[in-house]
Amino acid sequence: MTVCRICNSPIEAFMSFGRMPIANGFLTPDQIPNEYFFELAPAYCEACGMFQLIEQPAPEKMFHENYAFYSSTSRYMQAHFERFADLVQERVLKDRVDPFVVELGSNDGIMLRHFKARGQRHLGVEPASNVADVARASGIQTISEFFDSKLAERIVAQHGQADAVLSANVMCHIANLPSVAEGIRRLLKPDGILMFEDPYLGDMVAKTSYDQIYDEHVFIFSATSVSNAFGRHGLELIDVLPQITHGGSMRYVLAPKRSHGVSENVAAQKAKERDQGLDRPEGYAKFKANCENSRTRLMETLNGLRAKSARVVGYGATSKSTTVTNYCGITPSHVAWISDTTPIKQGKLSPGAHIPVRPYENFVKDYPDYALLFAWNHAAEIREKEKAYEATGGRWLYFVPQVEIV
Ligand code: DWN
Repeated sequence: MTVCRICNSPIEAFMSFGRMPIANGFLTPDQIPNEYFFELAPAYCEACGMFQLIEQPAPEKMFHENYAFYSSTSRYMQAHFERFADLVQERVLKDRVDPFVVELGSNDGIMLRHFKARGQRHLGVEPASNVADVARASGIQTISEFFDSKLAERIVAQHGQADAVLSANVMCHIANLPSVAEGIRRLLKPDGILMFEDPYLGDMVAKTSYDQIYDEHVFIFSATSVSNAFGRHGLELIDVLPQITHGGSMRYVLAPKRSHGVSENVAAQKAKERDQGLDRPEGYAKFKANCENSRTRLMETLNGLRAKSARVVGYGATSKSTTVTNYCGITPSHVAWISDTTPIKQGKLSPGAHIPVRPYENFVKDYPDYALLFAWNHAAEIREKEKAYEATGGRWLYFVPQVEIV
């Protein structure tokens, strides 16, 4: 029997995306025989509302010295994290003496750099040592370890308790969330604030953006599930702030129980989630049917383009694209190669589907007829940048929120 990672109630997968490799496991041809696969199957817990993966590969298989994702590759995301840091300053740190900020999964320092620039005490916790090195090189205090309650105790012993604990696109990656929540409770001052954001379940279900489901995203959160999961560790959800990033995210604000007032946004968001059917099996049966329809329509479109010998490439070798290519059965005969600006991915093959990843310069040098927009969550930034591609007749193939050529 499988049990919920949060409350231990029995859970069952409501669908399977099949055999899936490590989403950021870009590889060379000689590594193909040893490529690792697991079954990507999501479930939701009727007792506490947590949407989760039944199976997640060991963290060391996903987050290591060759971790392929650097946060600062997007200009829009850089601006987003500057605004996030400003909000923390305004809402939490402004009137405090010598405040201390901790960020979990601080990546290359995209957010902490703003606290450093203000001369504030800060600490990043980033297990992927390659991205942590980038942060350290620019003077951002960073330790390369996995966060848990033991590390929380060590941080408190060395630096004292934190005024703010932050994270972005990290919390939903941590299978042992109870230990992390317990660690945060110990790390936070009695009047401290925890603020984190992650892809939002309501958006994922509404847009059929099933590509948010991959090995690293062991949870897809909602206001209901966050409130229940952290409530078990004395942390209360006091506000929710919807974000447009990553195709629809939610920023959750939590604090030690009864230390702060609770915004009416919290009850309103939970009511919306019930209205959307996120608390019952029918909601997920519909999501499953929508995923299957999306896959059928995408493959019909790609097969049609292949039949007329159109030149199709992928745009953005995202982690999300690993779910799409492997679930749908996309091969290099459909998508010849994928353009990506991240050097560590270039020259490698995409996980599972083995589609070559090439530098962005190749895209500009020889525009394809169609670009499958794997990085659809950055569409605004990309479309702005690729006006010349569109002007020469290049077309985009979208699959979120529906399959269409634009
Ligand atoms: O949670 C996570 C999110 C925040 O980031 C992680 N688990 C891993 C990662 O997920 P992702 O790989 O799906 O994220 P992105 O931001 O959608 O990836 C964009 C990819 O596209 C990067 O490899 C960079 C590339 N890119 C590009 O080639 N040209 C991006 C932009 C904006 C561009 O113009």
